[in-house]
Amino acid sequence: MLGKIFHKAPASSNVPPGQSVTERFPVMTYGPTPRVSEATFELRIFGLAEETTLSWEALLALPQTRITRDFHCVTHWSKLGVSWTGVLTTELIRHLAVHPEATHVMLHCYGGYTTNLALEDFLADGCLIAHKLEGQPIPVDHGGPVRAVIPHLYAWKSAKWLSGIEFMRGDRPGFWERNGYHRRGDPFREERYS
Ligand SMILES: Nc1nc2c(c(=O)[nH]1)N[C@H]1C(S)=C(S)[C@@H](COP(=O)(O)O)O[C@H]1N2
Ligand SMILES: [Mo]
Repeated sequence: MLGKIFHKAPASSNVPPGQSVTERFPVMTYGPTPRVSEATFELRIFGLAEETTLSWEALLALPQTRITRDFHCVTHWSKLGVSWTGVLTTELIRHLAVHPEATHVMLHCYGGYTTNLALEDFLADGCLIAHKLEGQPIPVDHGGPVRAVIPHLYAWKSAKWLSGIEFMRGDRPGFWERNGYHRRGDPFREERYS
């Protein structure tokens, strides 16, 4: 592959309505924390796409980007300027054969958590399949070895311990979306609950 490319975008100081800034980085996990080693990690692509599986090595062989974005949890805390490194979703999709009828994705996680996204939200600016947090391997509590980062939506969309990306025709609610959270979750529109 070509050399690794790093971009660094400035953090915004724009705090969405109803959020308080925290200096800490709280851990928000529903249920037990899955333990996934890099050696056994697999990212399965399925649904309305040619089925394929990416290993840890395959993910790291793709061009790498570093982004710095604010992180907004629906429980009213925001952490500003978090830096993540990994593969942009817009880069990943160039290596996949996605059916033109796909409109949405479901992110699947080790442990069974799921969250849904419109394809345009999955491919929005700064969305990343991340394996580093502040330049270090992502700690297991924060979703290591690999998590999604969807910085323009509430953080429940940033699936930790990512294990699969399912391309879908039409939308389907994920775990929190079935349990009262909003389908989309734009923090600047306070799309918290449905
Ligand atoms: N697999 C999985 N991903 C998840 C969650 C979870 O419980 N399981 N919690 C979500 C929620 S509600 C938030 S706020 C963020 C929290 O990320 P953090 O624990 O790194 O702060 O992860 C999201 N991704
Ligand atoms: Mo959250």
